[in-house]
Amino acid sequence: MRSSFKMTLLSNLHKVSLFFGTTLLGISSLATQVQPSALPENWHHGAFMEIFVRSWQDSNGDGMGDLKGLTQSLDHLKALGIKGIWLMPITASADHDHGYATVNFRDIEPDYGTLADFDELIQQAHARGIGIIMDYVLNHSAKQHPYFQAALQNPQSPYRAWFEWRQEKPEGWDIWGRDPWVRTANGSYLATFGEPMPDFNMRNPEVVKYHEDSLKFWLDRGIDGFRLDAVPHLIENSAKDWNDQPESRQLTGHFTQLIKSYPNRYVVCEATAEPKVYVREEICGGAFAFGLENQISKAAKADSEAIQKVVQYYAQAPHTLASFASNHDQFAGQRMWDQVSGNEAQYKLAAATYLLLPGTPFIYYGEEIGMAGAKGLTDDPFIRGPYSWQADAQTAGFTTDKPYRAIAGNVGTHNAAMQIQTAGGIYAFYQDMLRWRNARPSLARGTYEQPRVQGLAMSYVRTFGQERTAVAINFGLQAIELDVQAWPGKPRKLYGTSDSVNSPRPLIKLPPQSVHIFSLEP
Ligand SMILES: [Ca+2]
Ligand SMILES: [Ca+2]
Repeated sequence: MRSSFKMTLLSNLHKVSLFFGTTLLGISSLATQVQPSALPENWHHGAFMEIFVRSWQDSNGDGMGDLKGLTQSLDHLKALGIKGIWLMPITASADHDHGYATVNFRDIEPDYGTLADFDELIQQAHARGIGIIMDYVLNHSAKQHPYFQAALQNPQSPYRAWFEWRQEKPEGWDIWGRDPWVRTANGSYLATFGEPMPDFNMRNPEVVKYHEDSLKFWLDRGIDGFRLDAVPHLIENSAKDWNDQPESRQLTGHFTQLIKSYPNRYVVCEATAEPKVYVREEICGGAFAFGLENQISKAAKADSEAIQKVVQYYAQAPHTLASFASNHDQFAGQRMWDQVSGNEAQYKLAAATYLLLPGTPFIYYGEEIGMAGAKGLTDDPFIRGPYSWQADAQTAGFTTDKPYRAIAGNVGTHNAAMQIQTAGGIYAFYQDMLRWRNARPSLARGTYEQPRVQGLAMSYVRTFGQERTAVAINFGLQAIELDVQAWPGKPRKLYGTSDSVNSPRPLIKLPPQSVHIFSLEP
């Protein structure tokens, strides 16, 4: 648990000075550089939205989303109840799409705007009580990065040691069915995520220092934290030992410590295979709950095994994990709309399932309006389409001209303008769930007690201080009389359409496919 703001800062500074005491990193002047946080201490327990800037809102008519467009839409996010934004990479990149092939770690992608636009975004978000974290890619750069180009063209370049070069191409490697070594006229380099993205040599202290300085560059500008990409891949030891090596965990912890030497900052890691390890305070402090996401829509479709897995998940997992129903990567699933084939009742059950559980929820942009995949596309582009602001079949209200990518197939019915006006719609449901999460600390960061399944309904109790909240979700098509005898208090309904029956014993009637929140009172 965090102590007071000031104590946290002091103890982190202490740890940092101990940690770096014998290195050349020279951040002893940190105390004078540290920017205070503009946000309340527990801001990162609120819901985040993951935003792909290229697909969010275009402000200048070039058909691509940008930072100014995002800044102009902050009131939309605030009205929904969002407390944090995860920006997919906004640093200058070579791929002109997702942004994970970085060419400049300390500048904004030109398609997205300028550093001045970034500063304005941070200021405007903070003015609305919203924190901003950004993707940071430690493991690799783009092939077009000037340091890699120097190393590629001249084996004598000092930057040769910044990447993983071998004169003789290593043999016998297989990463996800592919040989990660790329042969060139001047030797071979390692590229875990494909030929366009060469791995850095993360054993080189100069590379570590370079990333530290880049992270500090953004922290000094007021960023509230980072989503650290692909951290189990920082260091490879051999053809056999390339995934999640002890050195990668240690190095990730090193960067987390630097980030958290700034007050009230948040780190969430992408570690698909071992989230419960990477979530540890000494590694990341936050990590995406991979393994939960693929059970959420199954539970919503009343799969009893999935309901059991969902209700038990946080009984055995740290509450600092970050839950989500889908994200920008196809391997984590389709957009929720496509997962439930447009069934709005199931859609809402899926949303409630992860928005009321412990963990920090991350809503994928468009999920809150029921946005479908991009019409006619496949693979990752299908789930990364322009946001549906309005019913306009050409522009989706995303741009004044032609969107850079196909818009959602259901723009005519599920767009922000119409959803906001629709009583009982998906947007209103997300807004309700976040309203309760924001109003009740027990839902945002309380304990997790009495996880239970009765038929196709799940229920649990969450406590924070004197406040107790019970949640009951009936996924089934039949009403259920939920036995609530063991609940520690008398249920008072906050949300839902249940009926209480008190004889012969306390029961709550849950209609089919329904979500309920109760205050438990003495
Ligand atoms: Ca633009
Ligand atoms: Ca690596």
